[in-house]
Amino acid sequence: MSTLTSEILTNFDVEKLREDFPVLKQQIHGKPLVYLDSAATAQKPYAVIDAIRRFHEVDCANIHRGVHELSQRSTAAYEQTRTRARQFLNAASDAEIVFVRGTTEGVNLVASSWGHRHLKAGDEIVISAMEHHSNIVPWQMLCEARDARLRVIPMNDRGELILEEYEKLLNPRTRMVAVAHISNALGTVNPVAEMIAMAHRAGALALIDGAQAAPHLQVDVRALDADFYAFSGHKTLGPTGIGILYGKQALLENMPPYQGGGDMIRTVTFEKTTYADLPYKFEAGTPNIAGGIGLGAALEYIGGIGIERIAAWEHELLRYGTEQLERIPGLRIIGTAREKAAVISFVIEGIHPHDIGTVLDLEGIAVRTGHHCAQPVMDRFHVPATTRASLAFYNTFAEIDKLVAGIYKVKEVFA
Ligand code: 7TS
Repeated sequence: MSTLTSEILTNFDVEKLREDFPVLKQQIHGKPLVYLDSAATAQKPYAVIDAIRRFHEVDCANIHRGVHELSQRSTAAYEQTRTRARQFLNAASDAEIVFVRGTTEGVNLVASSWGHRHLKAGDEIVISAMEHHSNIVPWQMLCEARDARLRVIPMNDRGELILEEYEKLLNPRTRMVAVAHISNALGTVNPVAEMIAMAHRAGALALIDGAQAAPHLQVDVRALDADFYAFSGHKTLGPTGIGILYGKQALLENMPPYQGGGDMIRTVTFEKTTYADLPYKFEAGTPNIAGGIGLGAALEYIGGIGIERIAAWEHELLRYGTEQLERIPGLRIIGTAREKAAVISFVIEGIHPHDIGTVLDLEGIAVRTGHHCAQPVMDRFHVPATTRASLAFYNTFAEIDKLVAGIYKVKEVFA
C-alpha cells in the first residue's frame, strides 16, 4: 500500500466533506440517498451554490461591456475562472482557455472550426471504440461534409484500446485523433500521453475528451502535449451549461470563429468585420456568467481538497466496490481495464438493467442504466445496456455495502 493510500484511508474525512453537499442529506423513498451517478453529473458543494447565488444577489451585470462597478465585478469574477481553469489544466496562457457549454460544445467547436478550415476530401479522423456519442457524431458530421474518413481504434475484452491497431490506423492522411481520457461507460483510463505522441509522430493533432477525467485525476495539458482538451463544468462539481475547451494558442489563432455575434469582434462594418483576440474570438454573445463563476468556485473547492487525494480515495472505493460486486453470483462487470477510474458498469444474468435501476431507486440508490450515450460500447460487449455505479470522493465504503445489499434485493425480487 502506498503512503498516500494509507494516509487517505486514515485521514480522508469523507463525512465532513459530505456536509458540504446539501443534496446528499436527503431521503429517497424513505432511505438515505446513495448517489452513485456522478459520471452523469456531480453534486454541488455549498461553495458553488453560494457563488452563483452571490453573483445574482450582489454582482449581477453583463461582462466585458460596462464601466460601472457591477459589470467590473462580474467581469473580474468570470475572468478569474478562466485563470483558475488555466491553472487547473496547467495551460500556458488564459488565451488558450475558451468557455463553452460543455464537452459536447468543445468537441463541436473544434470539429466545426478547425475541421472546416483544415480538413480535405480523403483525410482521416481517428476516434476510438469507447467514445461517448459527443466525440463520435461531430466527427461523423464533419467527415460527411468533407468526404473524409472516420476510423476507429478497437478495444479488447477488458475495454482497453489496442495500441498496435491504433498504430496501424495512423498514416499521412490522418489529421486528427480524438479520444476520451476516461471512458464514461467502462471507466478505462486511456494512455493518452502515449496516444498523443503517436498522433504527433504521424503528423496529426490530438483532441482529448476530458469529461470524465477532469473531476478525477490531475490533468496537465502541457505534459500530455494535448492540442485540444475539453471538459464539462457540471461533472466537475460546477453547474450545468458551462465547460472549458483548451486549445494550443497557435492552433486556435489559425481557426475561424465558431459563432458570430457580440463580444467576439474587434470592429464591424457592413463591408468587413474583424475579430477579437483569443479567446474571445470563440465566445460570441452573453455567456453563462453565473455558470462560469460557479465553475470557478468548483475548481477552487477541488484544489482545496487536492485532486491527487480525491483520486486516491476514489481508487480505494473502486477497488473495494469491484471486489464486492465480483462476488455476486450472475453479475458481470463490463470494463475490467488495468487502469480504471471510479466507474463500475455491470450486467446481471436474466435481469434487465432498467429493472435493476428501478429496484435500486426504491432503496434510495441512484445509478444510471442504459447505453450511457456510448452505443458502440454496448455493441462491442454484446449487451443492450448496463447498470452503472459511478463514484465520487463524497461516496463512502458504507454506500458500496448498500449497493451490494440493493443488488441482492434486486435478485430476490426477480428470482
Ligand atoms: N464525453 C464523455 C466521456 C462523457 O462522459 C460525457 C457525458 C460527454 C462527453 C458529454 O458531456 P456533456 O457535459 O457535454 O453532456 N457523459 C454522461 C454520462 O456518462 N451520463 O450522462 C452524461
